Amino acid sequence: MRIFSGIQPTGTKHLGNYIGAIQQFVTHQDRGEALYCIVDLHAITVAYDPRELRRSVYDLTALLIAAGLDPARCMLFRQSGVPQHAELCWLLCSVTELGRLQRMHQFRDKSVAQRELVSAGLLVYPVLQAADVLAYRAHEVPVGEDQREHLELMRDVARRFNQRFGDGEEVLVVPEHRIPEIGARIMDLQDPTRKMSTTSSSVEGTVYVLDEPDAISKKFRRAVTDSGSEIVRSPEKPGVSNLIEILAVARQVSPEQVEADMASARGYGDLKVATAEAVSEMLAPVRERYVELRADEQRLEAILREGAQRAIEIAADTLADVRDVMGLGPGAKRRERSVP
Ligand code: AQP
Repeated sequence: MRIFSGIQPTGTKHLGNYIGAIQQFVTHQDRGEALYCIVDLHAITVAYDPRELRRSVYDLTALLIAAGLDPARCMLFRQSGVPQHAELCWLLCSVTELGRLQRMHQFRDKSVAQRELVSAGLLVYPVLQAADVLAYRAHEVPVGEDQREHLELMRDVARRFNQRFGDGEEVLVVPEHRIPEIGARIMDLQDPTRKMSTTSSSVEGTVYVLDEPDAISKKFRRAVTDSGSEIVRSPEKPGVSNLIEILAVARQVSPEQVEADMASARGYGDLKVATAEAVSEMLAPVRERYVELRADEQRLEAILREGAQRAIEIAADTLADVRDVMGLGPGAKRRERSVP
């Protein structure tokens, strides 16, 4: 079993990233061969500062290790450190439908938000994402709910590639997504009808993994809740439902258990206080370890480099097969195979 996921080095990671993705990365590193990639090539599809990007890669590397990723038990690397991602992206463009890319929600939302330039990279982003996963013939991809559409495209690209070039063989593995049952879509505390997001949420509505307990407490205290006073999940209560899910994850219990525990609460205020305390407790050790890890950039670089070297070995093998079946290069691998 091979597991792959990518995460962007943009901004400071928030509670949605932590619960929807990072916690799953940590759990899955012992379920198989796990590869986690800091996707700096994705980050350049919108306006960015090159110096800031380099720093953000180290910030995120330290954060992921602080959260529990162990470079001895997984491969942690920079996307731009493995040239096969960009090469496979180009090759997969030949089996990707343009209209589908233009209809992707993320492209539509993000292209509207760009002030200066809507780059072609933003349109091709999901193909690069497909290449990230397919280069390793990964079986599973742990992600949050917002990535469902991209995962579907990736699966279709793999299928179409196999049909077009596979000659009956599964050259590329069609991966499955792994979306957590609870916390797959953490909502903005100020507008619980929208997901907590790096680019479109307000600071007040977003809890950052590195927030101090005081800031966490303030943000939950001011969280927008709903009419009524009953602490139960329901579509009419997006704010309360969000807090229940967050508290369930932070306490490592079910949402039903949280509802039962909160049955005698005096109101939403108690739920907010309990959630803030549990989240602070969950994030405090990550914040402490982060400070220590972030100070040693050389060690972080060595971890990323070693991860990339190991990743290249796997990706190079896939690319050799892909080039071969696509008729690119002298076709050495195929000749080897056909020799009796
Ligand atoms: N609100 C969320 N709830 C649960 N999971 C979430 N993810 C993102 N938001 C939520 C998951 O986090 C992983 C990393 O996403 P990314 O690499 O796209 O990082 P990001 O750009 O920082 O994430 P955002 O906040 O999703 O950014 P924008 O503002 O660009 O939309 C993914 O697995 C994602 O599902």
